[in-house]
Amino acid sequence: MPKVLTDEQLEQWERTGAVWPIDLLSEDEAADYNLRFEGLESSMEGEAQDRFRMKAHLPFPWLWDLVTHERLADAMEDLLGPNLVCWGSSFFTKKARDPRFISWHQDSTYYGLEPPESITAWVAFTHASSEAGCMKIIPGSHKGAAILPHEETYDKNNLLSRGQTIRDIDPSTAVEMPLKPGQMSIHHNKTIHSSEPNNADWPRVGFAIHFADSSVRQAQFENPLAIHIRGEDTDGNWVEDPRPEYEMSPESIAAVDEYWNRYRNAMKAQT
Ligand SMILES: O=C(O)CCC(=O)C(=O)O
Repeated sequence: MPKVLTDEQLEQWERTGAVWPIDLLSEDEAADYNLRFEGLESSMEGEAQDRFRMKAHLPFPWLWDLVTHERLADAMEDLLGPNLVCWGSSFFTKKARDPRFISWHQDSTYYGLEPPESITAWVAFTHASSEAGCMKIIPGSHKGAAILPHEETYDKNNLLSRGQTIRDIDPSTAVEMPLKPGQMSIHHNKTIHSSEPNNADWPRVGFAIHFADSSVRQAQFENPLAIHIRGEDTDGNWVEDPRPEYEMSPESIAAVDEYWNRYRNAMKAQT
């Protein structure tokens, strides 16, 4: 018996490779997360999505609480079963009237997971409407090849680090996944997805959280880190993430940077 998802949502997942919208946070909780996000960005140079890559929950107790949220874990258990790890998280943000976009891609391209089976919960802190450049998917694309060819375009307006792009997608087959603040979508890492610029007067702020069954391994480097959310990790595939003692402790900042460097080096080694 599923804990959060309905039979219709499980059917939507099987058919499309994504499920949305799912209520996770109340409107007030989402507004509180967004305030914390705004406070963080006003206290730093540049953008949080560039500074805290791959494991944004490591320096922030409030993000740690989000990635370990009980209802989120219940939804993940509905899709992945009882042995769950959260191995990463990232901000995906566009400012108000922001020309930046995210090109058609599959997350499996650079994750380095074996087998390439991971799913992402994308939590909206603000309204992710069509006008604001919500995510869209190509339904059913999760049933195709695990990794399609991606061209690295390095387009300056592409929020993906290498502008990695799957060419020749028919946009008429795309389906948008609009979300209200506090709702989430979930997508499979083979599902082809993208998003358009933000044409709205408000920032579009999202937080993506990556989960897998604990039997999935990180094949690109040794001793990968994750939070053991539920169940067992019988093969010992994942070392426990260090829980933040307080916001932006030097150790937690060093941990994010060290992990991102490991990823970056592994990606460089692929090319
Ligand atoms: O935020 C977006 O528009 C895209 C996010 C994304 O690519 C992801 O969560 O995998």
